[in-house]
Amino acid sequence: MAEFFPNIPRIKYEGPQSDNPLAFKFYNPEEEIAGRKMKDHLRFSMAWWHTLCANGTDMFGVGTVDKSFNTSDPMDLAKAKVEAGFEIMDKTGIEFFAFHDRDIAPEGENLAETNRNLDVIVDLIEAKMKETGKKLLWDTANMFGNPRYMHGAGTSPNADAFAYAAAQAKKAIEIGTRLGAEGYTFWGGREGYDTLLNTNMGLELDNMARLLRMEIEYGRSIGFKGNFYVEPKPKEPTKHQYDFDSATVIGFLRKYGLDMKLNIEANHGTLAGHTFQHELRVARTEGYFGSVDANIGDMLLGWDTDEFPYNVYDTTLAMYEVLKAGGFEKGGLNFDSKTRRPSCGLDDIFHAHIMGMDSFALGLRMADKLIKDGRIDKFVEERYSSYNSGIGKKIVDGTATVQELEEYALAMGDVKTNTSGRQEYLEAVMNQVMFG
Ligand code: XUL
Ligand code: CO
Repeated sequence: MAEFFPNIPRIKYEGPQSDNPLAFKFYNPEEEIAGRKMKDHLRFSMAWWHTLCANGTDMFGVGTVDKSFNTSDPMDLAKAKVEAGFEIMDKTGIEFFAFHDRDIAPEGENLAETNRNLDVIVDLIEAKMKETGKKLLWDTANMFGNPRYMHGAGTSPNADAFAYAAAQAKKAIEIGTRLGAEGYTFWGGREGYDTLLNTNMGLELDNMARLLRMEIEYGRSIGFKGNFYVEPKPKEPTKHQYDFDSATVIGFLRKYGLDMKLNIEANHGTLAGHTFQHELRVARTEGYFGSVDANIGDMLLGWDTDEFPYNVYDTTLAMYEVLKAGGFEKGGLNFDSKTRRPSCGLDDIFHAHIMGMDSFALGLRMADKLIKDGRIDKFVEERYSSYNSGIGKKIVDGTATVQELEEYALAMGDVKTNTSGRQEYLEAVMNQVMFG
């Protein structure tokens, strides 16, 4: 069996003082934090598409990294990627992976041939999973790349495209079922519009829900045990995606009664004008927290740059939400992240994952410290303490009426009890906990 990265050893934890670039400084997989091993808190996943497929091609230029893995035949390349992918997971200690159907096998002349190509590669992946114990965090169908989906998939005005998408997702769910996937993700790549002048929004939304319902029912009927996720994103490639952000998707899932959770991507949150933490907070508050696509955008660029996460404030606040949600069950941290175009070495794949894993390990350590420190949680609790007794308790118990509140307000004169929100103090606490 070919080794594709002979210069890369198994990456080990060496601690914050290490100057070995191929070692973890903060991610110590077996170390217990908040009652769980770090690796079980973080459940890192390798994204097949960025790690094994993306070669640096952008709108202005061709690829900069050679990911041909010594072959030009499309099926041989697909097989080589299985070997390379499992080598990367083995060397980094990443225990999960995620893929689109089209990442793992090329399309054939027709759907039947495409599905046969998939079966050949899924056989290989299944054998590798048995041999190594690596697990599928989720799979998905790429229903946005091929021109047949130029108007959308579930939201296409063309029923033939809807039917093709349904068949494609069916096959991807069968693959997920066979591989024991912990999840299946729907990211609506072109489920949106570029102009309302040609769009029947009501029918498109109904149809999107119809597709999701059919696929979920089918998945459950064949024994799929994982979570079904929607991954919100506000735009790109379409001007407007229906799955705009967590709040919009939750409203949609409730309207149509769909039993799904969210797969929240950091960069999609910031594209929607929110913080990563906000998106997670909405999901956990509403009971839809599921999984995470870990990455970061660029403050100065208005698109989905999918950078490996380096910002420890972000990862800390994200892991704070994850811990408060009770941790991942079937979800995890999937690196939907890619190296920058000039990071043109294959070894950069490892530097990128080491950095991303260390950033989230730091986030976990810091979030645990923030919770143990307790000052922030205590402050929030006290801030709302007026609801624990008196008129506040009546409001939350649902026994107060507007007449009673009017009487209360008249007697009170004015609100004299407001206290400081202390944002700057709380930010100082966070800095002290992180760096003190
Ligand atoms: C695109 C994106 C996708 C989904 C899976 O922005 O995030 O790769 O994660 O389709
Ligand atoms: Co994503």
